[in-house]
Order: sequence, then C-alpha cells, then structure tokens
Amino acid sequence: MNAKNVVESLKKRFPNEPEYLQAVQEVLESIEDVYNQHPEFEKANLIERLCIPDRIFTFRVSWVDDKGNVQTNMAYRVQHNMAIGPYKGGIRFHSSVNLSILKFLAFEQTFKNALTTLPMGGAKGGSDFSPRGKSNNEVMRFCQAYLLELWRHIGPDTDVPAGDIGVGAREVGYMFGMYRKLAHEFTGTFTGKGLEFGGSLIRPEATGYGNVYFLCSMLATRGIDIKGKKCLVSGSGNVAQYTCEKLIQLGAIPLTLSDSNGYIYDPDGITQEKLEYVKDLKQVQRGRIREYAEKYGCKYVEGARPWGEKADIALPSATQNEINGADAQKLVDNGIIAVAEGANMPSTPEAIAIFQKAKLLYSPGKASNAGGVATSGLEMSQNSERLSWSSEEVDAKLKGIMANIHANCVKYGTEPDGYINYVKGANIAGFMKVAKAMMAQGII
Ligand code: NDP
Ligand code: 2IT
Repeated sequence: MNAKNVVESLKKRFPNEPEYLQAVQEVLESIEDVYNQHPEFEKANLIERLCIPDRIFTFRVSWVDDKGNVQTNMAYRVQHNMAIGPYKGGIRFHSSVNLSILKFLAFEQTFKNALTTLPMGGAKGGSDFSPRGKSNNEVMRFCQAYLLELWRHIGPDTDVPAGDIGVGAREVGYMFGMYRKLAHEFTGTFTGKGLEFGGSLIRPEATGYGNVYFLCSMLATRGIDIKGKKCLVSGSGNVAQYTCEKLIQLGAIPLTLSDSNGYIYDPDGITQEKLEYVKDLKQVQRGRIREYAEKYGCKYVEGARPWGEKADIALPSATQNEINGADAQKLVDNGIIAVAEGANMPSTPEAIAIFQKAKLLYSPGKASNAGGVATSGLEMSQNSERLSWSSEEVDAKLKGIMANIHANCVKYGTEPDGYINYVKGANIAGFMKVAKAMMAQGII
C-alpha cells in the first residue's frame, strides 16, 4: 500500500470531502510501514474496506417551529465499521454538519473505539440543525422527527448513538424517549442517558476527565507534575467544562474558555465556583461565554481563539481544525509543553507537524478523548446487566482504560530517539485490532 496513492484515489472518488480525506491521510501515513509488513492485508484490499464506510443513511427531517412554519434539515448516520462490535458513536447537531465531517468523525471513531479495548465499532450521525436559539419545544420536536427515521437503523446490538457537539443530556433524553416509543422496548440504545433511565455515573465527565488523565500520563514520561500548570482550554461545552473541572481538582490553572464567538481570559484562573457558573450558563441558561467576562470582569476577545495567550498546556476542546499552523507556532513560541486534544481533529496537519518537530508532548483526540466513548461502553455494559455501578467504580475503570491507551501509544509510537509519537502509536494500535478482526471475518 502506498498511502499517497490511496489518498489520491479517494480524492478522486470523494472530491468534496476535505475533512474525511484529512483524517484518512493522517492514519494511512502512520500505518503504511506496519501495513506493508502484512502482504495478506493488501491481498484482501483491507485498506479500501477500512476507509470507506459500511453504509450511510441520508435523509430529510421535517419539523414545525414555534411559529408554525415547517422546517427541513438534512440528517445522516454513517455506519463506518462493525468488525469489533456494534456501531458506536455520537450525534452532532450543528449548522456546519455535512457528510464530509460525519465521515471523518465515523472513521476516527472506529480507531478510537478499538483503542478503548471495549467491543465497539465506529459510527457518527447528525444534522445541520442548530439547537442554538431554538426553544426547548423546538429541540424536542426536531429530536423526535430525527428519530422517526433513525430508529429503524439503530439498536442495542446494532448501533448505539450518543452525544457530540450540540447534543447533550437534553437531546439524548428526547431521542431516547422517541426511540423506546417507536421500538416498543427499553434497551440501552443510546448512551449519555439521564441517571434515572439507564445513564452511567461519570459519563458526562468522562471525556474531559479522561483527557486530563491522559495528559498526566504524558507529563509523567518527562517527570512533570500537572500542579500549578497554566492551561488554555477552548470550547465551553461538555468536554471543556469537565476538562477544567479535573484540571482544577489536580491543582492546575485553566485560564481560558471559548465559543464560536470568542474567548475569555481569566488571569486569576477559573475556579470551581466560576466553573459552576459556566455549567449553568451553558447547560441551563444556554448563554454565551462573553457573559463570563462581564460577570467576573476579565478579558473577552471577540472573534478569536485563545492560542496566542501564554501558558504551559493547551487542551483544544471545541471543534475540528481549530488550531492551524500559525496558532501552533504561537503556542510553541510561547513555550507550551503539552497539547492534549479533547476535540476530534482540532489540529490541522500543519499544526501537528509543528508540535512534533518541537518534540512537544502531543496527543491526538482519538487517544486522549477516548474516555467519553469508553465510558459509553461501560454504560452499555451496565444496561446489559441491568445494574448501575458507583462513580468510584466507573472512574477507576476510566483511569485504567486511559492508562492502557497511553501504554499502547508508547508501545507502538516510541521513535528511535525516544520521542513518543502519539499519533503513530494510536493509529497503529487502533488499526491493528480492527485489521485483525476484519481479516478473521473474511471479505464482507
Ligand atoms: P458541546 O456542544 O457541548 O460544546 C462545543 C463547544 O465548542 C461550544 O463551546 C461551541 O461553541 C464550541 N464550538 C462548536 N463548534 C465550533 C466552531 N465551529 N467554532 C468555534 N467553536 C465551536 O460539544 P462537546 O463539548 O461535546 O464537543 C466538543 C468537541 O469534543 C467536539 O470536537 C467533539 O467531537 C469532541 N468530543 C466529544 C465527546 C463527548 O463525549 N461529548 C467525546 C469525544 C470527543 P458554540 O456554543 O458557540 O457553538
Ligand atoms: O467523539 C466521540 O467519541 C463522542 N462524541 C462520544 C461517542 C460516544 O458514543 O460516547
């Protein structure tokens, strides 16, 4: 397999899907050598079967807004790979959602889920519907309308959706409610559910907590303590909030948060008390991060991202391609020591090259944000046995899983000079598991 040629041929077949091609290129470049040590892979055309999703559902969703107008949105579910378990992955509601973005996310999810060691295949879904500015009733009607089509394609042993951008506890609740009504069964077909109806303790916290656990493992390879470290966090949603919470618990100092309008910089650090305000602002009031600056009298920068601020660690937790080459250079010039990705593919290829050239501790999202889906896997286990585990038990399992992913990255990603290439490590470890499962199951 020649990674460049495969990407070129995919470019011809899917010319309008830049995010998908970007994600594929990163993985293929890092697994090329290992893949070519297995001629049986090439004979089975494993690479095309692994890059192209098993199937994609595309459909129109119609719903009625509060003024009585009939609205339409495009909606999708990409079922990428089922070789190691039922399809599993979140649902994104955001105006930018298109097939390229969902295909990149489903592709990444396949390797991420393999890394968790739990039996989950890869999928992603979503719609160009934006919950922002919509009433609660409009969100509910949209979720129900989306499920009217989606429900027949999912199930506890088929495909188990969860949250992602624009989809949190509220949206999962509405979607699960509609699912169980249509399917006439109560099963663990969604994760991220409310605690009263089968949700798992620690699932809301898991992505952010897991990312910080992973960061601590990276720092430990250089004997660095997280205590007192100044951190730049982007986003202000689920992942950003619980990233801040774990940073605060471990004595680190989060300085920034952002949303699509701008970022806040709090030189005194975001404390637990201020974070509780952010949780309420975002989860209940559904306000903008600018309001934090107004309340606490700190800096707010409109239309910018926080990467120009000076700190020790960056934890991008908003969206894809939010750190470009120029941002990465600023971070390196300002003396950053580690970048731990909470979001999926937040760094462009140019940014990754700059981080790796500077020999930073740099972890790709598929390794360091895997705690979210891993805890979804634990929610599935609890639902199957109709039991709920304590938060201590779930958190201990999450810690163990993150430590295991880190160890696998070290195993497959350590370069001759001792530098740990976490991108390479995560891609090879995830790929090998899925590849072996596909080979064993024949050409299907
Ligand atoms: P939320 O919807 O809870 O929060 C998203 C945050 O990112 C918001 O602050 C949002 O601001 C901001 N944001 C979204 N899109 C953009 C954009 N185009 N430009 C700038 N800011 C943007 O989502 P999550 O916290 O769940 O997800 C954040 C990232 O983490 C995503 O990349 C997601 O794929 C990834 N992830 C999530 C997991 C989970 O369990 N939830 C698990 C693993 C990864 P605004 O309000 O202005 O839109
Ligand atoms: O990107 C991700 O891993 C998620 N949005 C979580 C997926 C899940 O099924 O919990």
